[in-house]
Amino acid sequence: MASSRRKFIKEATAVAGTLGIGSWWSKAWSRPPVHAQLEGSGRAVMASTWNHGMLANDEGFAALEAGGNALDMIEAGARLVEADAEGLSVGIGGLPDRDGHVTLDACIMDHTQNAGSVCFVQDVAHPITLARKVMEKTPHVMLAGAGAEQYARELGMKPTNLLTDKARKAWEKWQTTSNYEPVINIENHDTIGLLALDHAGRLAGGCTTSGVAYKMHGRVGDSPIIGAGLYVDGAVGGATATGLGEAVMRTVGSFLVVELMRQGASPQEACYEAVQRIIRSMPTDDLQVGYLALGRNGEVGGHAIHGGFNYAFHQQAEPKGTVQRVLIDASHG
Ligand code: SD4
Repeated sequence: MASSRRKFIKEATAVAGTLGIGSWWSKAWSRPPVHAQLEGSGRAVMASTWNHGMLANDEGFAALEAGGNALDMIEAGARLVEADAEGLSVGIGGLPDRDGHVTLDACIMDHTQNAGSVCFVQDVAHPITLARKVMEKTPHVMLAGAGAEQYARELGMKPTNLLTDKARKAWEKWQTTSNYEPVINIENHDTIGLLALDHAGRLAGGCTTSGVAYKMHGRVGDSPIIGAGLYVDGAVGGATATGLGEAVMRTVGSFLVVELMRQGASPQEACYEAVQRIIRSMPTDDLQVGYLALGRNGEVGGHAIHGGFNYAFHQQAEPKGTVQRVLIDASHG
């Protein structure tokens, strides 16, 4: 089996060479399987979108200190933000859809391309944990709506009212003033996307959101879609998206970022190019999308269509060492 794969790669590389695409092609495709590449880099990194990424990363590193791995860092960081009732775009306190229902989307992925996702879920306090359970305990990748809620109940997750007074009042005000024209920059833009690399070289990512505020009931964005709102390949790196999900889904943004990195782009260059794909294919005056990427060597980058996008970056050179924390302004408006 292995020798026929080697033979295929050798022959195909020769063919690619005659077509003039040899170097990037062989670099991109003849990598050893990810399990064979895992090695302790000695460095742990976490990068998460927006200001709340700072606290999420702190929580992620606390999980690492407690003996967790990259996936635990992601889940811990995401749960912290989901539990913040003041935040209007993730978990409890998220702004509702136009009918007044808070519906949540989340996904999680690890370095071996295991993935779990839930979308259009109501009354579930921690969709990131539910997504992880889908990944680890079921044969599926994605559960939606009532089925995902049923699974949450089977796992013992108690139904939680996610609509806070603050979010309900904002929705009531919106009803009196809006013609249902949500503008992502103004109405809701703080989805959290998280990427982590642990000291053993394991990568993971997650994304969790209440989606675009005042969306149509039933609308699902990019955040729970593997390849759109999040993608991780342990051999290359990970990427996540924030902003108007429709634009991210149409360009399969996070997958694109990772594939560009596979071909040699830095995380920054890959995010820049994925943003250009959107700019080249649709009017962007009224929409914002930002990408965040983390290479398997710990390098990060981010880019957005408009100014105002930032992300938190934490790193620790060695286990138990000092965690450096910085908020990076990725505005390129
Ligand atoms: C969505 N991408 O549902 C999400 C919204 C978002 O920052 O990212 N806001 O389209």
